Amino acid sequence: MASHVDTNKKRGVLIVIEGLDRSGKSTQAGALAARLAQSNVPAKLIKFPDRTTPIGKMIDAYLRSQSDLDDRAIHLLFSANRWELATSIERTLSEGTTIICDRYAFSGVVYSVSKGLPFSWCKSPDIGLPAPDLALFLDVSPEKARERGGYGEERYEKEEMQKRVRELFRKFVVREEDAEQRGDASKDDVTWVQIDAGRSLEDVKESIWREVQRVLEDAPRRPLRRLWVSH
Ligand code: Z5A
Ligand code: MG
Repeated sequence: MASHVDTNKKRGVLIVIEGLDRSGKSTQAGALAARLAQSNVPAKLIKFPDRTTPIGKMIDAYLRSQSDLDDRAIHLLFSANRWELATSIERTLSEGTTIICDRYAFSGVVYSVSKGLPFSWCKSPDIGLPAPDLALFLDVSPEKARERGGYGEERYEKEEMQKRVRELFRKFVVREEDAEQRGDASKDDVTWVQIDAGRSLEDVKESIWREVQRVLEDAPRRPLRRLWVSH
């Protein structure tokens, strides 16, 4: 039986929320999901690491210092955890549902680079994943993070590490802006927006909503891109 394909159906949009520990990613991802529901935009919230899968359970044990792994091995597990969901992400988007993703491959790169692994090696296992239509970097100072109860007990939740990670996230944003201005064909093609996440919950929510409304308008007209694949 021939299946009917509705070519007019708009695809969903992939929105990634990145940032440091305590920057409010999960709070804002939840608030955005609620706002999209109120606006009748079908949306689904996902999070990496997804600690529920067998790979996710290994990651969870590592983060809670219950196991030790080589830096490269844990890096590849974080990536594999995303590849486990890649097909379902694509299917969900093609069915017209928007995805809000709490951390993604950029976290994978910055945390491993801040431990000393080479940048291009860190990107390579995530090449070809569904690329976000919008990547929001929630930027918060270590002082603000401390006001929010400080970092937790997990392996990377140390101020020195968080400072290095902050600089590396900023580099992703700046590199893409520079490449855009130069018309550099090798740019990542990821639209980054840096959000000052040290403000009130409401102000951060409003800034995010403005960016999301714009991408909901524009992105469904373009095909979904692949991450870090030259076009
Ligand atoms: N990691 C990696 O190495 N490689 C990878 O590929 C991936 C991740 C995907 C676990 O991540 C670790 O995995 C993480 C990176 C590494 N290590 N570190 N650090 P996770 O996502 O499971 O955990 P997390 O994101 O780091 O921590 P978090 O506590 O979930 O942070 P958050 O989601 O950004 O914050 P939140 O839970 O929304 O808010 C924290 C508190 O602040 C809470 O009490 C809120 O009520 C409060 N808050 C939030 N926003 C505000 C504002 N605007 N004002 C005042 N208070 C606020
Ligand atoms: Mg969180």
